[in-house]
Amino acid sequence: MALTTNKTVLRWFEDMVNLVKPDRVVWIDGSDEQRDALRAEACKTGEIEKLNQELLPGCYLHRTAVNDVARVEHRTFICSETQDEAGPTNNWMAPGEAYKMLYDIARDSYKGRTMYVIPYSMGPVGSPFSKVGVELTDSIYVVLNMLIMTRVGKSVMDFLGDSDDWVRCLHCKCDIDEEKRYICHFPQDNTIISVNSGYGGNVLLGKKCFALRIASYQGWKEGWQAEHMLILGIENPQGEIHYICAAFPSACGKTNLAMLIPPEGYLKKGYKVWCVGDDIAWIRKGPDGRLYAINPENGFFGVAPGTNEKSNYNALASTRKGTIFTNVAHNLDNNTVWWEGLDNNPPENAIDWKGNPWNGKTSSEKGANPNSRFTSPAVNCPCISSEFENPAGVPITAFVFGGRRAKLAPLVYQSRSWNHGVFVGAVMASETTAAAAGAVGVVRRDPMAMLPFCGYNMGDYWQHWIDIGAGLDPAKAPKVFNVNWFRKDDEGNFCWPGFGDNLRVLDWIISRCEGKVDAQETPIGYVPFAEDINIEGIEDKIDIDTLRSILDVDKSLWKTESDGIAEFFAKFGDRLPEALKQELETLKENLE
Ligand code: GTP
Ligand code: SPV
Ligand code: MN
Repeated sequence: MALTTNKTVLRWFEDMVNLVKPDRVVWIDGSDEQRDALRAEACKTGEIEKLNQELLPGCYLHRTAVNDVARVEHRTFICSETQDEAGPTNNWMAPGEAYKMLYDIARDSYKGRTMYVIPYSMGPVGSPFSKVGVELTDSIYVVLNMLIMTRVGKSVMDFLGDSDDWVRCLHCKCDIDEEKRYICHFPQDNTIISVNSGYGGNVLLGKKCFALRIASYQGWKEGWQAEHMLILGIENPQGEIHYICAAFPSACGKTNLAMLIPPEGYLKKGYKVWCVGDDIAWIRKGPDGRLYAINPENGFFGVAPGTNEKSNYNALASTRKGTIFTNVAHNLDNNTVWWEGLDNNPPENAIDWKGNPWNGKTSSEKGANPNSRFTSPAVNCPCISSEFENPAGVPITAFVFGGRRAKLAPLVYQSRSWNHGVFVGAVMASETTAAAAGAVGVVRRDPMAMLPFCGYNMGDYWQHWIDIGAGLDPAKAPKVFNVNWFRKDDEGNFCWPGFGDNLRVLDWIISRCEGKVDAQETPIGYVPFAEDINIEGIEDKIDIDTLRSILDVDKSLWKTESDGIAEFFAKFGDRLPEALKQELETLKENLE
């Protein structure tokens, strides 16, 4: 039964039913009973497998098609009226042409299948930050994931009422044909259509498609921001909590930073870290003039490989119940899961992510796909913030940008001003990862970690950042930093220990925000004095000279970098904000 009387929802729903022609329609109400029935049905068809319920209660395993394991950026489109509105960093298709192509692919594709109608909220239901979406899908896997990642059910439709402010999301698995796979966004119509995929970021349409691509456009029009950022709170021994939002590209450490365990010395002093979000932040100015952030999601869709007891205890703990594992190895001895970097004891009697028999002790193949993932309820996280459900969000002390750069970018530096901070975000670059299909390890520009996620012209997006700053009292505006956990030595080893030890850098960042620590002025901004980064207790992992070396600003490398920035900026023509042009000039002068 339809969960709403909203005419705009019902009209669109009927149009889509007539297009895709399902045998059956099921509205998802968010109840445990319905979820359990869907789990049972998906187990029967083999779409998911029930794992050991004693060790992993409520946990299931799913394998996607081998050609469908990551986001497909080359098949992702922003279908705005004009190409200029999508800008030089997005693929663009004219809306009319895109609708025709997509409807041709989607037509009759639900024949013999069930349509699931998922009314969901991004953000706590009823929060002034929150927005509603309705996803139609022919995949129970998508339904079960959406039940973890978003707030689903009738309360969402009640919150929406008669409003037309909701995002239309159509997902059709079709035949998982790579050649006909398209992820298309129509920002001007609040519409997303995804066909021929079954992989997370391509089909959980509340996540990257809505909460970033469509929402970034909405934020531009409505005066707020949707960012690819984790949100964490750092509680000091006095009980004060500072919230930091950090933007790193896909598979560059957001989930890890968001729920890090403080190093021994910090724990002893009474420091605590609270996770508000691990991937997306929606940001608005609050009544007191500060910026506030909510996490629009309700779960974590985290990278499995590398997650272990030591690297990310809290993420691993989050996966111990109610979790869906995708494309990891299946340990047949005890019906659990395994992935590279979980422990040093790979199972011998297992099935790999492709569905083939696999012996982890002897095989040279990987057991889990490098972009294998877990979908876990946020409430499972041992350090979930008490503010997680706060409809007003949390006040932001600092923005942190960062990426994977083996060379060049220092461990941390601070911008000189808001506009310089926007420049620092705009010129971010990072090595590509397995989160998207294509080559791994290639350095590319990824402004604010939003390259694949900005739903409009990146030049306008930068101007929006500048305008947001202009509307803030500088005393209340978050300070802006850049970090790089991934500097490598000449042998290719990471110089910085990373993970929990990253708190040492966040500690410096907060001290800077409080005006408690000095810094050295360099051509790129303020860099710490090595003595001011606390490396007590990790002298065996990094000495002060190595630390100094990764705080270094190499002028000749930065000159080459500034040429690359100029080349990148040139793509935006007159959409490039004047303020960023000036910042580039300043950088060049500083390097002379
Ligand atoms: P998405 O979910 O794709 O947006 O990724 P993410 O940004 O949340 O990345 P995540 O925290 O899942 O980390 C991705 C990979 O980076 C994992 O293999 C981690 O082990 C590794 N990683 C995370 N933090 C660090 C760090 O501080 N140092 C090093 N060397 N590796 C790290
Ligand atoms: C990312 O790639 O940044 C992710 C995973 O967080 S996905 O949902 O696939 O986009
Ligand atoms: Mn992400």
